Amino acid sequence: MTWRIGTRTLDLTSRGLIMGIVNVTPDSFSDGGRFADPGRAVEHALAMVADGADILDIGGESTRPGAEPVGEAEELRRVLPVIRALRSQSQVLISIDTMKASVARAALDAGADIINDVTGLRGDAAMVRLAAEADCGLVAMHMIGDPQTMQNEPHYENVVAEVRGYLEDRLRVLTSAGIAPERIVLDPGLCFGKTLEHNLTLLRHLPELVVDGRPLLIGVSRKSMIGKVIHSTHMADRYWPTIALTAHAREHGARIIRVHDVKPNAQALRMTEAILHGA
Ligand code: HH2
Repeated sequence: MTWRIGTRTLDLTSRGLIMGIVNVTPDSFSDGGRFADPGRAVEHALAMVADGADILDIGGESTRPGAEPVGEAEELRRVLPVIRALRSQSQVLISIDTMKASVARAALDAGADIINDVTGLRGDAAMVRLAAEADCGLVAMHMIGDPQTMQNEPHYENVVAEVRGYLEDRLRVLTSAGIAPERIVLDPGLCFGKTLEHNLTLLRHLPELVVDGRPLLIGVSRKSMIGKVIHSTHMADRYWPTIALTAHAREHGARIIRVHDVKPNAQALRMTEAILHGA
């Protein structure tokens, strides 16, 4: 199982990746405002690399339920200085978490390697064209509606079949646009237009979400579904369950885990992989 990102081809068969979250935003659900200053975001991101992050996912627009959309100029103002500074100081893979093709293009020009689009490259008509022209890695995620509306009574007849069908469809659309399948990673989009039961069902059926051998990315770090399961409203209480979810996701086939707390999750990933494949 490989992922091609520009000139690099990563073999994810027995070694998965940790994607560290860098939210350069005032309003992200778990760390909004903490890294809105570019200097602090860069410092935090480099600490994540030291802790074992393989990818840094830079986001300038929160996608939490009901988040206010951010304009292109503001999003660029937030993310570009961080990407430029990181590129000049580190070889680490950088992904841009955006729904806008213009932001993705500027981020690639500034040195980003991967586009992570929570709309599955459906949100902006120019995104598929950009992805076909560039040689970057791609993450296509499942979401119902948009962040404004996604949690308004999401409904599925069969959540696993429908999310899988969507991922199959996105892979088909992207490859028909001339994008090599080896560049594409798929993500079921936990907590994006899903109830707690939908999320738990998807987590229970992860192997069924692997489409054509493409790597699966899971992002569940500190998300609200954890608070619901453990009956706690404290963000700090979501730390340990996130680590359990990392081990579970890797054991059940996920290869890229998107997290806020890199060190413990990287260690959980390595421990799980030692059991699966040997130390
Ligand atoms: N989750 C969030 C943002 N981007 N991208 C992918 N591929 N998968 C995810 O699950 C995912 C994502 C939401 O988390 P976070 O970035 O911490 O919060 P916010 O959107 O409020 O900035």
